[in-house]
Amino acid sequence: MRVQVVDSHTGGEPTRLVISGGPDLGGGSVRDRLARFRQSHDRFRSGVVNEPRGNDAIVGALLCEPVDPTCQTGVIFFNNVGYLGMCGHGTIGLVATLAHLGKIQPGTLNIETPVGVVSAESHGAGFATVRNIPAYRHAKDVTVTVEGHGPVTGDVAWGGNWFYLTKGESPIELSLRNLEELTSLTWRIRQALVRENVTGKDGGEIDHIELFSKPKDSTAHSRNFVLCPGKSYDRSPCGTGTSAKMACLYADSLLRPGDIWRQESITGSIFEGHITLQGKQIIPFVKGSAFVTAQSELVFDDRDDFCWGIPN
Ligand code: PYC
Repeated sequence: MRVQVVDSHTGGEPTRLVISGGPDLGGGSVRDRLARFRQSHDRFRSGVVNEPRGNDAIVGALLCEPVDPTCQTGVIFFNNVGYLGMCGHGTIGLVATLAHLGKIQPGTLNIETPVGVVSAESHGAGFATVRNIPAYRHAKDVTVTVEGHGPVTGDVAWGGNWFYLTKGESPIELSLRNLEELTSLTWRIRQALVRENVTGKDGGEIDHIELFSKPKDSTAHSRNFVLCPGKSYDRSPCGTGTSAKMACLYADSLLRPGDIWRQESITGSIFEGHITLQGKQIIPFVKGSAFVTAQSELVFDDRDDFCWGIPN
């Protein structure tokens, strides 16, 4: 089996877009097709993003035909352990890749995702602004007891995935030399949320944890460390995480519609965000840039014991 992919990175965070050779997921909405992907083709997910072809940081993206008539394409995002509702850095990577392939011109693209329709405005030169699905804060000031650390307080918010956004300054400096400690602390926060039954709406699992500190870049408002579901960290400031952050800031009257929020990542890359209101709904916009890094063909040979990846 041969699968055509284009790799890109958005603020350091990689995306591998499958442009042909993916599984036939049948008809129905992108949400229905995600259910079929998960149920019947999960080994394809693992084979594309896990070692030996990939690594823990890569987010995969499978292009699909949209059913929503307002959309030009559909996409399902996945990672080393499962599937994402939405992915901001991945959407910016998708736009840069489609532009690289000559499939889109600067302008706006509507995209069907499993959690709703998003749009992306391509500005050229790899820059794009994503208009995300509505974000909101689900719970404020939730305190959990973290093993080996003590109490931690944060907000639970939705930005296309579920986030726990810790309050105040990170107890560990947000620096690349502290990755092991940052990963350990955020992983233990995630375990504490599970132990204490803290979830998103309808029991949604909180699988992204954010720590914050003052930024290093004087033009940014905040720096973050984002733990992703499969224990890797987001090299970018995280588009869905920045959406969740802006929803919390708005709820605390710290961000008004139209105000610019510049979120710096642990690697120093920056997303520029703002929100608008649609009735009572908070609509997040996140701008960043992506670069294509490779265009290749993945080969899957069933005789290979590691054909479908080394599972996490
Ligand atoms: O940019 O939304 C994002 C994202 C989610 C997980 C990794 N990146």
